[in-house]
Amino acid sequence: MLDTITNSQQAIELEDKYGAHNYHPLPVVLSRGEGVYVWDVEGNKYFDFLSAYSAVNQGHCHPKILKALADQASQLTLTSRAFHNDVLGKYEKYITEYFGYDRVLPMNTGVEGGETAVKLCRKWAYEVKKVPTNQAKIIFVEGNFWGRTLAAISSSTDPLSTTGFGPFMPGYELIPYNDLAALEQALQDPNVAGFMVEPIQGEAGVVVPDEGYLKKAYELCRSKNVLFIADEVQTGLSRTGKMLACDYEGFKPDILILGKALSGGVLPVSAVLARDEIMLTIRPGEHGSTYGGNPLACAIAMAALEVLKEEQLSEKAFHLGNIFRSRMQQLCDESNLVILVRGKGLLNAIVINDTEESETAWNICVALKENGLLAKPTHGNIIRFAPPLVMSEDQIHECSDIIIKTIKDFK
Ligand code: IF1
Repeated sequence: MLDTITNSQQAIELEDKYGAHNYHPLPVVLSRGEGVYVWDVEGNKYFDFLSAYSAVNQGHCHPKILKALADQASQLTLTSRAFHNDVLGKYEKYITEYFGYDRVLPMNTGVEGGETAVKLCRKWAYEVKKVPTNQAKIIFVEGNFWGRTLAAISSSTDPLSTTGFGPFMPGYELIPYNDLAALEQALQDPNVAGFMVEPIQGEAGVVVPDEGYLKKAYELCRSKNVLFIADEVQTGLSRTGKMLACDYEGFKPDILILGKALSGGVLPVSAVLARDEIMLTIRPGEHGSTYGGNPLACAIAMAALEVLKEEQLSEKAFHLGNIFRSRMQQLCDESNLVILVRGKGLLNAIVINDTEESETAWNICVALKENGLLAKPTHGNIIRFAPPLVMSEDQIHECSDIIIKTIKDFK
């Protein structure tokens, strides 16, 4: 057994020496979290403005979710789907009623949710829509991000995700985001089975489409018998100020993908929801996962979903988001370093007045860290701000003060 880590440098060196170099984290080593705060190994306290990419919407180590974890962990954690377990059915009833779908297919990571949605969509295309074998097409938008598997990066337009990993999966078509004419054009092809989209693009830099785009896209899909697949892995579960980002436009996606905050950051738990006509096209043996639907994950997910409603986190995110953006807008007006603020609820970003290749956003994040707030750049010139939703109004003001002071002092 190695000695306990007592300083950041030690931990960073271990990762550097023994880990794959597929990440470049900010130089902070965290060892504890509670609510909106995290602490590093030296005991410094920070506001977490990333929330593990929106997985920790309910706040770090939420007591109710931890209780569900502990209670279930002492009973039964994993059976595989070779046998039934006494939590899965309860969870399936709970989550389908919660979101108003007929059925759920439980998986683990977000990208597996995406893969499952793509497979379901293809199966539906062949069995229900009667697309000729192996001809089904799925439309994606430029700048999309849904994970790191080959199926996911096959739809990517980011060279960082794709270079050196070909060949890629066929059957995809890419169109510009927020472009209804391009969608209408692409939908002319009768072999199109689905349109998969993030309601707000996360990795692309919190890109919010025009009001009405999603609803109109949904209606266009419907008119062509094409499934609208919403990737709400990042935007879902109260993050944007509604339970789902699609709720802003009052429609229900044909296939809904959830992940991240579905466990409140405790375990990888993802889910795909759809109506019978779609979900029942996959039959026993055709898709699955060892851990998907395990009783521990199911118990945690029910608690995590309960917390969203009990603590009115959608309403909170909506309200605090308005305060935060108005504070950032003021910064925008006063500082020539920040040119734009955008987002919904507590999923926001500021755009820095510099090139995509610059290190300005990174350096600002290092300065923010020194001032007690952790955030992460996406691209060289965008900083994403996504705190846990369990903040108070005072705290969001305190955090806005830190960000404004850091950027005004930044050289
Ligand atoms: C990494 C960003 C966020 C996602 C959407 C599916 C997935 C994700 C909309 C897959 C994952 C992550 C993964 C993380 C970085 C990250 C990210 F920086 F790339 F842009 F969140 F904003 N759909 N997003 O955003 O979920 O399989 O990872 O559970 O390090 O790759 P996963």
